[in-house]
Amino acid sequence: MTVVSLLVVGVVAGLVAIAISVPGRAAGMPRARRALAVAAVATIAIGLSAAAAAAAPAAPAAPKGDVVPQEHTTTVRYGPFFLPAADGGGGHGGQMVTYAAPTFDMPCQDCYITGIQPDMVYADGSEANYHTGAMLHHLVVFDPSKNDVTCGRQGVGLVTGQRVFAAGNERTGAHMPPGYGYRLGHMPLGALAELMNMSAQPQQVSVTLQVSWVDAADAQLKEVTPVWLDVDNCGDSQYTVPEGRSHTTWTWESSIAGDIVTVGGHVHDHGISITLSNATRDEEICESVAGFGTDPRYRGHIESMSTCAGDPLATVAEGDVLSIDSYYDSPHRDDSVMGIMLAYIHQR
Ligand SMILES: [Cu+2]
Repeated sequence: MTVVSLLVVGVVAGLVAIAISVPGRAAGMPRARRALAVAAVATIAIGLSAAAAAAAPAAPAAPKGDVVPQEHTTTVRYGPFFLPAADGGGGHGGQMVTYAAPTFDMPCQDCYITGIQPDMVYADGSEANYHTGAMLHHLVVFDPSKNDVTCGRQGVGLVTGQRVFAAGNERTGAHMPPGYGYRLGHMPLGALAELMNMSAQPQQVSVTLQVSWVDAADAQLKEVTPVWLDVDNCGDSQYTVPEGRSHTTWTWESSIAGDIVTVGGHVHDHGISITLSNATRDEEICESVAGFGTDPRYRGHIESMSTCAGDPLATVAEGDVLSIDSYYDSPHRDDSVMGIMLAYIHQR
């Protein structure tokens, strides 16, 4: 299974759908099929019924300054998505399904996103996870109206534009320190989800994003730019680790300067950790550590990645070399692991 093929299929459907879509509404899109590397067949979702839940007021956010902007929480629900019964041919013995939502109901418009928490649930709101034979393999949220910082419009950047947020089954959220937010205007975001059914029964699940946000009319927050750092950047994000302990480094010469405020990582099963450093300054910025074995819903698979936040965590200058170091200890060679860190940087 490759994310790039997922993205390529997604953009084809997405461009068509965007062309015919009404802003703010899920659009119908053509059906397409493709062979997956894992020998499953992916079906692009048609007519996503992305129904956003109503905004609910939450606790105030910013402790800085005199004005405390009100923070709202909106849960955006993508789906429901139909997952065909597992045929045993896919990875994890499951059936992978890829859904593209080129436009979906926005959590807010003309606002700042201050936090995102992903999940996957059934119609009754209960969690869909390994314990129910379902896996949120990947979710990528992107803003096609902006250029990706590390890929521009190359590779996956051609498809996605700016990669804003991503999650694996471990469902790690992104949360900005008080006073910072990702600026959303009126342009729709896109999303791609790879979902897997390991059950012999078909299932229906929805992906949810619990989004906290501040209205731009209420406050001006410090804007963050998502910076995607990836061992296989601009590709399909997959690389190979050998059997046993391994360490893979990837570097990027920063094209921007500013304050790094939030960082999180993504690795797969048998991943140990992934670390962001400023190699130019020989400074470690964030170690994101994989968690296993405490939550029975995950059945021993990766269940968390630690994250880092600070005001700021670190600063970066243009031309500094940022480095990510991905550590695995795999019982076998694995051709489809990932090592990704997403850093949110307030540019200046
Ligand atoms: Cu992954």
